[in-house]
Amino acid sequence: MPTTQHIPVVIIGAGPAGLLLGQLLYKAGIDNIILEQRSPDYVLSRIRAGVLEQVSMDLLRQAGAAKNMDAHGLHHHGIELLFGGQRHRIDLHGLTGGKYVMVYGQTEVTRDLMEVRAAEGLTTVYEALHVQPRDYDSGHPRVRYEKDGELHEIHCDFIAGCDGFHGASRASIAPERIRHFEKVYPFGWLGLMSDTPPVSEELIYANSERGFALCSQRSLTRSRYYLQVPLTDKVENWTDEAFWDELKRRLDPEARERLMTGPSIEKSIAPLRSYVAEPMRFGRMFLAGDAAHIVPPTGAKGLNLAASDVGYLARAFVDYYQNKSTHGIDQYSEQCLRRVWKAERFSWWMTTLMHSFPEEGAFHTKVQEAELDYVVNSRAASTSLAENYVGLPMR
Ligand code: RFL
Ligand code: PHB
Repeated sequence: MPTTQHIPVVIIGAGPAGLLLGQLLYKAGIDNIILEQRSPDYVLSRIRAGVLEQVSMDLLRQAGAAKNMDAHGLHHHGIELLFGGQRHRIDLHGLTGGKYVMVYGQTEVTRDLMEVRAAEGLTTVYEALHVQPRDYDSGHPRVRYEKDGELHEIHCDFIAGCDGFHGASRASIAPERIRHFEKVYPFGWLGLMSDTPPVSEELIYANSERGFALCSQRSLTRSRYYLQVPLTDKVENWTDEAFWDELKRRLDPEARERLMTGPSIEKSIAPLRSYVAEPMRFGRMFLAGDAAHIVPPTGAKGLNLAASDVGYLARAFVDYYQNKSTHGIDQYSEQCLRRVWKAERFSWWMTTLMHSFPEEGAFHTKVQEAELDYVVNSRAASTSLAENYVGLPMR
């Protein structure tokens, strides 16, 4: 027989979505537990996002987890688009009435959230195996899991599925109740992290004849670079030297000259995908973050969408417990999906604009050149890019 207990909200997954939700609920006096299949070190070893929108910064502050972000995050007021061998600045700040983005790594966000959770004495069960959400269509949902060979069961009011694209929450839903919308791109991103100063103050998104490249950063002494690579490439076959050589070929002469190279501290290949699951609510279970949708990283939207989903979800639970209203939970899926699809559109558009698609032929390339020229020379087009890049407001 499993051990049992009752906790109002069970959160599956201790990525940024699950940890942020846990903290927002705690601040509102709603008890919760997080079940995570990996170890804390494993969770922290995943190098992912680097750019936070205003909405994400605000939610981290509301969660009481923004001290390090506010001390060490870098305010970025613009980005550069490189094409035809020349860089063009998009003035995010000027075009959006003073908005900006924060360069602060997902690893750091996750660590900050873990630390405040631990300091408050809240429970996260790491290495929880075979997590199974059950009976979420009834008024009495349960979640089962195994830890150290023992079976446990938690009875709850709500389940939050924050367990990423390969998690157990979405997988538990009967196929006829869920619709999937998906687009897979014919390339991946090879990422490299190094303790070298960034090549430029602002991020450079490069469209070159040899494929896309991105020059990003984590701090004034740590850089993050990406290259568009074929899906068939293996990370073991990319030496650091080959990476730096290829990156240089995709940059403009000034950046090539300034680029400081050094040994990689991480290198990995990620495939690019657009994906949405509809709806995002199944009775008393709610999907949030990558469990419900994936965007290609070109628009820097994935982590930010995860944050806004849990922002809506926390608000809905607060409404339920404090005001006895189900309005928020009834609106959750529709409200999230409106925002999700706008980020899906933007991420797909940025990906299409900046990458090489040789299989699409010369007409596609010419239209892409025209669009790049339009984006940087039309105030309306630059404003549209800037407005989406800094993030649409949460209604
Ligand atoms: P996560 O981070 O995948 O966390 C899910 C957690 O759930 C756990 N889990 C389970 N736990 C219990 N039982 C199970 N059965 C479980 N199955 C899984 C996992 O171990 C994990 O700890 O999802 P979450 O929290 O929704 O967060 C989403 C973000 O991680 C993701 O959207 C971003 O990283 C995407 N992304 C970017 N987003 C941005 O906003 N800005 C960026 O600049 C940006 N750059 C990127 C990115 C993603 C990238 N990759 C590798 C895909 C750059 C890259 C290269
Ligand atoms: C990153 O720093 O990892 C990063 C930044 C911007 C993106 C994607 C990834 O669009």
